[in-house]
Amino acid sequence: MGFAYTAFLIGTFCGLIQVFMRNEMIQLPAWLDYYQVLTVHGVTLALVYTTFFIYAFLITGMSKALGSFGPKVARWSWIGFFVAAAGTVWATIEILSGRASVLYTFYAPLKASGWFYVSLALLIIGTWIISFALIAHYVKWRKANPGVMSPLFAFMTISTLAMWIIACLGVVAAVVFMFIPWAFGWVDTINVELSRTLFWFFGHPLVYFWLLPAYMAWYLVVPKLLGTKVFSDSLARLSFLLFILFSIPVGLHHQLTEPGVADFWKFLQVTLTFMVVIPTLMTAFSLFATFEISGRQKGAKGWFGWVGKLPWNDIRFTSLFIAMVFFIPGGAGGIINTSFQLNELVHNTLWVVGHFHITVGTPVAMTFMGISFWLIPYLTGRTLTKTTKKLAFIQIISWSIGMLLMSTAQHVLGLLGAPRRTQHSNYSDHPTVLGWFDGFFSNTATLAIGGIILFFSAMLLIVIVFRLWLIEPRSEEGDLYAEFPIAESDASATPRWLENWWIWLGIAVALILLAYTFPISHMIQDAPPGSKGFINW
Ligand code: HAS
Repeated sequence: MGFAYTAFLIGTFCGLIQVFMRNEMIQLPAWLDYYQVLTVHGVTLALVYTTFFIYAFLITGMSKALGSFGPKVARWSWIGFFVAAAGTVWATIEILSGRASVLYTFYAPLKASGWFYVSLALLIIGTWIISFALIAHYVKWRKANPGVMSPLFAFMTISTLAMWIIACLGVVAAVVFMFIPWAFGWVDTINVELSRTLFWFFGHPLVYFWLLPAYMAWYLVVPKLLGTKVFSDSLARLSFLLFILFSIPVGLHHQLTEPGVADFWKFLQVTLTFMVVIPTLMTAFSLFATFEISGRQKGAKGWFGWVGKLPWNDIRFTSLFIAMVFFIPGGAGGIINTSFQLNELVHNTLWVVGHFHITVGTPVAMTFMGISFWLIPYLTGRTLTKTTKKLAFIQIISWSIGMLLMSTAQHVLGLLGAPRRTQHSNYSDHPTVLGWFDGFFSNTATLAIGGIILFFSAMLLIVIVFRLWLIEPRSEEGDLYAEFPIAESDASATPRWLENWWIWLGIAVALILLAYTFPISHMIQDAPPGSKGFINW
């Protein structure tokens, strides 16, 4: 958790520099360039903050759901942590020393130092070690409890880890067999298209690797805070299984403008992407049902009377609720992105940057913030005092306002044509470009105000984390803010085949083979000329 929030501190500071640069309010010193800052921003927030936070949450939850770890699981979890941490520190050094300004997607033919790719590999290996330790803990529990459905938290953890391990195969193949030999000069060229395809094999499930732990909190923590049970155990399990199936064979929707992939394969993967709508809407349905049931139990009347019965003054709930609301436009934007023709309009524009700030940057990040408000006290044995609770409300509200301003500006600017992945430019004051910034939202000032509010909110969060970790008073017996809230989930009617991993992993592998075998074999057999590396910073 400490590692995650250190990355958050560095990453959000780089975010502030980004908006100032887009606004032409600052000029960087000669030793620091825009792409370096953007790479640190993307890597620390999208990869490091999320990954370390997620493992902190999963590790704690698994020991709560299945019982304390044995010495082997504990030891391997620590080893995994140190390997991942070493990889992260090393990658950060490579980026800060100017040898890896390749952004978090590290697209070839941009070429970083070979050690950058090695350090990324260490980060992935570290996460695998922790994942296998957690899977071992689960297997042991199942052996000790034959024929019993595992607790929902454990089931969701294993689904998330299964998806993560399969997804990483793509990026591991790209890094080990393509980037490392190329970056160290053992081969002269790289097959750019294949490297990107392997990256997106990993890159899209990566976004669900961020999202699913947030879903775990929505499914399990929210009903507990509302004083009710999980709406449907089978629905929750099925929705996680559908994510394993439909999050991987869909990476080509990030490459719809990529030449050299036959339309049919893009069409197939876009169709599979749309299938993700099903578990998403199942989740929304289940949550609304939970809200309504708990409201009615508390005496709510009429269609929307339950809204007033929700525990709005409980920051653990309100933060998660706002996060969910942000996911409505965030997810809808995803549907636009993946619509073949509409993608032509938004691809590589600031729209996509707006999209990921209201998916990973708010629904996911804000859920993680909401979890921190009780998970840190749970781990440190401290409590969330009234003062810190007030600060937490200010933090969540300011994050929402800042994100609303910044991401709306990014969406609008993107629709008008402002590009992403490039340093800000007025293109010699071309009238079209100047026109982008005329609107209320499409205005660099709006972007900057949004960014500044976000930075203020991020610093407030650091203060809260610090207080919860070291300053707040010790919690007392029965303190609600220092417990790990997991709702009861009735698995008595849940079909046993939902926990037969061979079925689900088998279908997942079949779908992956269907979606990827032909495009990848074409990219290898009819490989375009490889590219040498470019270091243009
Ligand atoms: Fe995305 C680009 C498509 C969801 C993150 N996405 C990105 C990038 C990131 C990202 C980081 O098809 C940039 C990558 C880069 O650097 O190039 N995205 C989708 C689709 C979904 C989606 C179809 N994205 C996410 C999530 C992310 C995330 C979640 C992070 C956590 N995305 C794309 C595409 C691109 C893309 C293209 C490439 C664009 C390009 O050209 O470069 C789906 O998962 C969306 C499902 C959503 C819905 C819609 C409605 C949602 C409803 C609300 C559900 C509410 C719930 C909560 C569950 C079906 C109705 C309850 C709510 C209450 C209020 C109680």
